[in-house]
Amino acid sequence: MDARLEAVRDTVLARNPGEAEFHQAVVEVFESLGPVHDRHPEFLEAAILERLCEPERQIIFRVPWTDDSGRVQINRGFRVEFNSALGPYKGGLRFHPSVYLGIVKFLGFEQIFKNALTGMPIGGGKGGSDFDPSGRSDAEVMRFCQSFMTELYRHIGEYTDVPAGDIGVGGREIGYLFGQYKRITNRYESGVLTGKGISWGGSLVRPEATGFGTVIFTEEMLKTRGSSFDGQRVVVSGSGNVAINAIAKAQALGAAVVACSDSSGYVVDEAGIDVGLLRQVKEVERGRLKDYVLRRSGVSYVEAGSVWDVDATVALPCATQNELDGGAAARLVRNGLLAVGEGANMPSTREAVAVFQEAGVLFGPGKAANAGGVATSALEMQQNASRDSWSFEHTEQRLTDIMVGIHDRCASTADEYGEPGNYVLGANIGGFVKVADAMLAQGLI
Ligand code: NDP
Ligand code: 2IT
Repeated sequence: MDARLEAVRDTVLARNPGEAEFHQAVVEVFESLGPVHDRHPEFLEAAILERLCEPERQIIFRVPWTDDSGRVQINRGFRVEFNSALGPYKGGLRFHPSVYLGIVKFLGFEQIFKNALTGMPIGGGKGGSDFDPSGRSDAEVMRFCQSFMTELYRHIGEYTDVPAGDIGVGGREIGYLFGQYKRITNRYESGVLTGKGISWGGSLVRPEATGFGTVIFTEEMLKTRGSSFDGQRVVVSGSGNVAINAIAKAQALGAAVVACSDSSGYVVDEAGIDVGLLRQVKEVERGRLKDYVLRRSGVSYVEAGSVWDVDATVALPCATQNELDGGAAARLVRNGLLAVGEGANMPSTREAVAVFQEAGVLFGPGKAANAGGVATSALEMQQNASRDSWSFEHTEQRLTDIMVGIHDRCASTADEYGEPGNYVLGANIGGFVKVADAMLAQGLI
């Protein structure tokens, strides 16, 4: 890493002890930014990097609620409002027992660059809670969401901060959160949250957008090698919102998706995952992947194993951070991997990314490849602001144009900085320069 940036990195790491995921995200970005600072010494002089790594505001709050047996439960809520140079803070809420400040900050930090790459007027933020929704009734989830919003409402707003979903937060949770916001504020402020239901201010394509966008981005990478999804053997990790829609889109483009997973194990379905059945099990019944196997023949289930043991020509990690390590990457490469598109945020460890890049595998980092979700959230905000609703076809075309645009911006930035095909470099520099320019123009913020 560039020596000038090393000093800044060391300060940032020391200022934020015990936040391993945040450190990882910061170091990965810093490793790309040396050449930018050669061209733009004004960024160093104005301490843009130091400012970027310090969130504008961090909110941590108590979330008390009662479970179905009447017992009081306490969780911790977070919202990190990281950077508003390009627009209101924008980013999802994650409900998962692993959530702590270091996870929220890594996600918020990534979101700054991702949102800049979309070309939409959105800043970066992220939030969530260590609440575990698994096994909880709808009534418990509702009471939790109402309590969470009872604090969060004072910090958000359509021009301030616009949360959405992430792990453990989907249409059901956004509904409960929106209802409580409306009740407290007495405002039908549609643009305060995205991922809403279609009859109350949501956008068509938002549920599909992250998974679809990841596949569209990966298709663009494949095209640079004269290839496409058609005929590829694809493995997807996860079986939630992003994974299911990535599977659907990859298969629509002619690929066979032969495996997917949840945190308990993975399924191998050589005939290609039946997306209709998967949606029924996961989205309608809120069941486990194991239930998919019980209803389909010729399918195997591996308890507790790694889905990355299954050979693939295209890998789409769509579950969680650091789920694909260097050993898994090396095995995939040995067995003929061509491309990786990250649907999740930071699913590949730094070792895994190095293995992919050294082997010449096309590698689309999450902040570029999964930006379709937040981009379509920005389209939802646009529809809310104009009190309009667009057709599926129109919205999907906008998403496609945005993803192709992000791909091309990453590729041309990598070319410009002398590293053709390095999408990590392209995404980091492309996102950074946009935010840095805006911060410089806005004075000492
Ligand atoms: P969901 O909650 O819908 O699904 C998450 C999936 O990942 C589930 O299959 C879950 O399995 C699995 N998973 C979660 N945590 C772990 C873990 N620690 N170990 C193994 N598997 C795990 O979330 P999404 O699909 O929305 O999010 C998936 C990823 O995509 C996340 O990284 C998220 O940040 C990212 N993302 C999401 C966007 C969105 O619009 N929703 C936008 C951009 C990125 P189980 O059910 O067993 O926990
Ligand atoms: O990681 C992400 O980009 C998201 N979870 C989506 C954020 C959003 O505001 O739609």
